[in-house]
Amino acid sequence: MRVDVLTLFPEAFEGGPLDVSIIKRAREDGLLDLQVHNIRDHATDRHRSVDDTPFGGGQGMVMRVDVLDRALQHVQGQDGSPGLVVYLSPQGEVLDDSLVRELATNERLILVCGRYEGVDERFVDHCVDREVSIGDYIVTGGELPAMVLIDAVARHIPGALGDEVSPEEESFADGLLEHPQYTRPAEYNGWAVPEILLSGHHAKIEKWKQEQRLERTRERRPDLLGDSP
Ligand code: 9WO
Repeated sequence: MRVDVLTLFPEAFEGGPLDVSIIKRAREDGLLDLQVHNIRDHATDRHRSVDDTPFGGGQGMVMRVDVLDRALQHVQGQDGSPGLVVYLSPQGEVLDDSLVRELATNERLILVCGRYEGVDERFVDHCVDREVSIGDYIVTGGELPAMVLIDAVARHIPGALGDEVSPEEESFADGLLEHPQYTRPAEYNGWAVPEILLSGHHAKIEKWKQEQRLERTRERRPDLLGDSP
């Protein structure tokens, strides 16, 4: 899978969470080809400006549609596939496990990271396929949300998790939270591990885990069960 990122801060993607562990290995193994591009390289004026004041007034600056479109066209021209264009914004549909899996079916994604007060809406209307939010809060720009999306999607590339693990067996694969986990020592500071896990009764343990998952989901995330909170 190829992922292109359009950003004013390409350095934000260097030596960060995409350069360690599972995602680092996926990139080394050629499963994930991440290409980061500086939007400012496509500014045309003497000052290389990428933003301007909003029509109708209001605070701050808006990213220019002409610069964004030029940057996008340049990157889309680099590969056979135009890719699915995703703009990360709090106005988008909220990312969940099913959207992650859907995005992961694309051979190419192009992620656009906004800054300032956002991008000219004509860019969204004419150039963006999906506007995606990673949750109901504002951050300083789309870069961190893009990294979250890339990490979540890359885990679904066949082979990215290695041979032993499958994302089908993870929490959320069946819409439930995970059961609690424990490891040695069996007792620490008088804090005991649930007896059942030490019993060796495989069937009973599996039943307990499933009960824990249901109970925790009902308690913490009833929305996942379709119940009201
Ligand atoms: C900044 C701002 C400042 C003063 C008044 C209004 C304002 N709105 C914004 C704003 O929304 N800035 C965004 C920064 C513009 C798009 C890129 N930025 C962004 C993306 N912040 N948060 C996200 C984001 C993306 C995906 N999921 C969650 C948050």
